[in-house]
Amino acid sequence: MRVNSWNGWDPLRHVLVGRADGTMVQAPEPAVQRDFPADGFPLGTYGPMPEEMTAAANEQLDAFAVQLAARGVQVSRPTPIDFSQPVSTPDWEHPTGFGCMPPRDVLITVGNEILEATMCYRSRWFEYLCYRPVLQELFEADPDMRWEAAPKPRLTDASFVPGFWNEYQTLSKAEQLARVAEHDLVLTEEEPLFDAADIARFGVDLFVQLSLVTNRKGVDWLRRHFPDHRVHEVTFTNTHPLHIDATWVPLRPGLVLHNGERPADPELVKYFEVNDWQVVEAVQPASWKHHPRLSFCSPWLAVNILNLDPRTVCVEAEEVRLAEQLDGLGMEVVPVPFRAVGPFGGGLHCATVDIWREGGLEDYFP
Ligand code: ABU
Repeated sequence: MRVNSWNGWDPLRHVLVGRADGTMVQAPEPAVQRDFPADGFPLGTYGPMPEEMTAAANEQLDAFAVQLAARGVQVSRPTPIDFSQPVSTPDWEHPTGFGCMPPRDVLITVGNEILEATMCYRSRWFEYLCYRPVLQELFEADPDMRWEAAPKPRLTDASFVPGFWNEYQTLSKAEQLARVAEHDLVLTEEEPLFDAADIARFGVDLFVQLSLVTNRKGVDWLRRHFPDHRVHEVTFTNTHPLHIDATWVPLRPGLVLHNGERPADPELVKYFEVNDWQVVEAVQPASWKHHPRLSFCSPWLAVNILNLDPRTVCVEAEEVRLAEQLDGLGMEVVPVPFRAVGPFGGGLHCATVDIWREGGLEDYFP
């Protein structure tokens, strides 16, 4: 076993796949407010995800793990903790945890380093514990592994804009987009905050999205932490920016898939194009009723895909149009049934963390 991964496309040798066990609909907290009235969880209520949904998600996660193993990819799994327990620090107490799907939000591998992100949901404060058994195992197996954790945030009220959600939902789409463009969202700049899934890895270049869970200080922390990389702060035209991996998706050197519903900053597109990258707009997802129950993800989970190597990509089985598009771009598509996992917070990319991909650090934007 070893830890090594510099980008999202080199041949995959070892991956972590999340679990849905014990996932909770979170109690409202400053960073996020779940509101699922049709499913018995109107704003203010919380509790375990329905058992049949958890079982269906686990069945697909387990089957995906088997499918990866059959292709020669080693698979590790997290160890869930009891997410129904209250979460507390000396500063605050929150009634629930969340889950350990999607792991991509918490962990990022850059070279031989695995970094635990700060996160900004109080309900996710202890989620890193689910991954510690795997990280300890890797630390013992690979003498070159760097095991890092970004500073645990305080997440006091000072880290959040008071009354943000009440105000934000009254704004028009244009007003919301203006707030996104200014990065005037729920997080303050009290302390560095970021989710690992807001980082897209392209060798020397790391693109970090400012979002509802990543602030400027978080990007600054990453820039100082990775001095040998070019760390780019990026934004997209999206009223609810949350994780870059359903928006700007690397496929292989020279080819990036873009969710055109969330237009990219022209400077970002230019950076890619002057370096001879092709930016391809993804086709529409298969269904706008993607996850009818308890889902906080958009149908654009369609493009939340996992490369097995630069020519082979796992795509959710119902996303037939996307599969055709990728086939036309010279990719072999591996269909993976994964619809039931969506309500737990992600698609095939979110549900995984690269531990080992072959290949080394390269500069794709010289
Ligand atoms: N964490 C994945 C977010 C997916 C979406 O953009 O809906």
